[in-house]
Amino acid sequence: MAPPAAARDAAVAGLPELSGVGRCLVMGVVNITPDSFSDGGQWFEPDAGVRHGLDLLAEGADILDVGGESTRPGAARVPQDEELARVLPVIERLAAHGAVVSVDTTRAAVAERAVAAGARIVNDVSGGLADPQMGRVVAETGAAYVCMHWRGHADVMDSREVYDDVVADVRDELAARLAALESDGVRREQVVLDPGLGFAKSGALNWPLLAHLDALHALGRPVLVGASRKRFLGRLLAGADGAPAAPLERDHATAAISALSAAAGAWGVRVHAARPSVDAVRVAAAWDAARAETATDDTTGTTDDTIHDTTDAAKRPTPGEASRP
Ligand code: PMM
Repeated sequence: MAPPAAARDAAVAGLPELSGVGRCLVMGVVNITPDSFSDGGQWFEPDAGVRHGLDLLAEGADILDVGGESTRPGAARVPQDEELARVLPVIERLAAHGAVVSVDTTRAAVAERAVAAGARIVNDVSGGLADPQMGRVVAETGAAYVCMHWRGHADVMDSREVYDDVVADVRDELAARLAALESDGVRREQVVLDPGLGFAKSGALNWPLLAHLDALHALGRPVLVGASRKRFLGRLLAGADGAPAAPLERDHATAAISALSAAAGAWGVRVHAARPSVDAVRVAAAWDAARAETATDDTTGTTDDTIHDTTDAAKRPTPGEASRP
């Protein structure tokens, strides 16, 4: 098993400025959809989507993930032209601001156009299963690629959550996707893996995946965790009447997962509210650095200030601070 820091710091092709940051990255979500479960329709107009992306950058997000199709359970598919019309103008403008942009799509044609418009990462919740052309496009563009565990589109996924052992099954299915992508010409260095929390996994099935991120790290690629505002958190935080907490009430729990994921060596966390998770991953980085320093220095018993200082990774200025218009 790769140690967490090695898994977190493994370089991802096409993203040199995000390699060696020394902490877990924060990917902020920009949903250009009228019906997302978590932030339904707030940033549907292109101007509003761009403004929201810039706000996420100002809060310290490292990556902006722009999506035009809701993956809410039961959601109907959006026609390809509509998806393109939603995401391309927002990607172009955010990339022009210097943001590292990812496109959240399962369609190869959308991925290709999005990369041409400035996206540097293709975030495919289907891990290449929804569109047989995806591997070829990722290989040809050389973009970084998030390969998420998936068993079917939103209209059917809830009926496909049958596992012998959810951790082993997700690991094995991702390993198979990795092999298939490689046979399409994708380089391993392009790939980040994602357990696909909430996708064909309800409630309790998500916790073992979080508790065993090491099983995915064993596949040798960095891991992205997307827990933000998901249903399993609503259930965890249910009130005395059993009613799940509303999506906007799930941000503290999301930040807790960001801290724990960072401590477990996650490469990144995908979140709707950037600031709480940016703070959380900085805490985890400072904690990690102090542990590393005191581990090498524990014979001296020193209380030197350098040991009590926060780390460079934790102190780094937020990348978006200077990029507001
Ligand atoms: N979850 C959603 C959408 N895209 N991408 C990745 N890589 N991982 C996820 O867990 C993920 C994703 C669903 O959440 P949203 O509709 O609120 O964006």
